[in-house]
Amino acid sequence: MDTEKRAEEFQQRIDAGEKIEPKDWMPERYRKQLIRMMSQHAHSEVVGMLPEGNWIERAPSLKRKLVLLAKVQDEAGHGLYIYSAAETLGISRKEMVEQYIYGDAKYSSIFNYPTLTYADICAIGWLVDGAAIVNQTMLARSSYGPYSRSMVRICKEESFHKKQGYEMIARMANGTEEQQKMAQDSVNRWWWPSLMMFGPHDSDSPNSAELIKWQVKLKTNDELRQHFVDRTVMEAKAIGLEIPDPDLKYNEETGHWDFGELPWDEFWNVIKGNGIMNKERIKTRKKAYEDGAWVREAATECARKKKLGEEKAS
Ligand code: FAQ
Repeated sequence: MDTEKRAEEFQQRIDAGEKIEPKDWMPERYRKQLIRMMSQHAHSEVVGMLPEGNWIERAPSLKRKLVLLAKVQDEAGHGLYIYSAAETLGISRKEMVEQYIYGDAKYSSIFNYPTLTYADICAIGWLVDGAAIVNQTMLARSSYGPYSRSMVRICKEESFHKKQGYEMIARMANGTEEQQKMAQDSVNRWWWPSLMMFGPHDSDSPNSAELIKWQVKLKTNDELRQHFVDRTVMEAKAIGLEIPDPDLKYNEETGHWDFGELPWDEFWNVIKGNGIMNKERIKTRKKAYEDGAWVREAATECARKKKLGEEKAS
């Protein structure tokens, strides 16, 4: 069958809501787009451990330390599921990791901001995990089977993280005057970067149309961002925190919250590698990867010997 006919049938399967599985025929561009998006996603989960890990030793109580440790560990697991799902597309984890440590593969802009106070840990749980869930609930219905299935468990865990972050920020917002100030200050710093997680405006998003045609994305960047704003404004109001946007206003006609323009120069600057923490994050990941080389070598050798032993015994 020629490629054009195959592409037509592929599109028909997508339009019929069928899942695409690793051994199915797929256009080369579909494979490339998925590798790009899934590897970025996996890198983000792993880099995402750094800003939070920074607070494990300084969490204010044993309970909070336990909760944070579990959350950071969950993020490592998410990275592993997504790397494994991406490997079904014919790329190794080593290649993907090296593309971002030594190359220019991206990871989410949000993890290039510093965590200055413990309230930032609360705000990350509420806003960053909250934004991630909005995006990932959609991805759980995406057309590529392994990606969509990996999202089901990830969404459950992210949802737990978000509830726990909201509970913590609510406590701070209703705590002492100093705690209230810390909570508001962290919302002031994390609000706009959280909105940037959804990517550029649809009109500036070169990948969206193709990803939507293939139902990898089911909604556009702007649609998801609006959904996040609508639900988060109400949550902020419920605990007495201000959203730092003078243009935020409920629109009776559309039934949505209108909001101000994002600081797009900052967004493009961060994704080009010039954010506050970009260099530090890459340096830390590079060191961890290089320091861990002997562990990977030992594990590979161990697996090789085990296999040899099994072959001899059989
Ligand atoms: N940061 O054409 P589009 C988490 C790039 S997980 C950096 O609109 P697309 C869990 C984009 O790659 C968070 N780069 O791109 C957690 C493209 O560049 P390229 C991560 C960005 O793919 C919580 C260019 O701009 N989630 O938080 C960003 O259609 C707490 C043009 O953009 C995912 O990765 C950005 N924010 O849409 C962990 C979800 N936005 O590649 C720890 C999966 C755009 O052509 C603690 N990914 N760019 O060179 C997606 O849903 C999509 O890839 C988007 C971007 C929506 C991120």
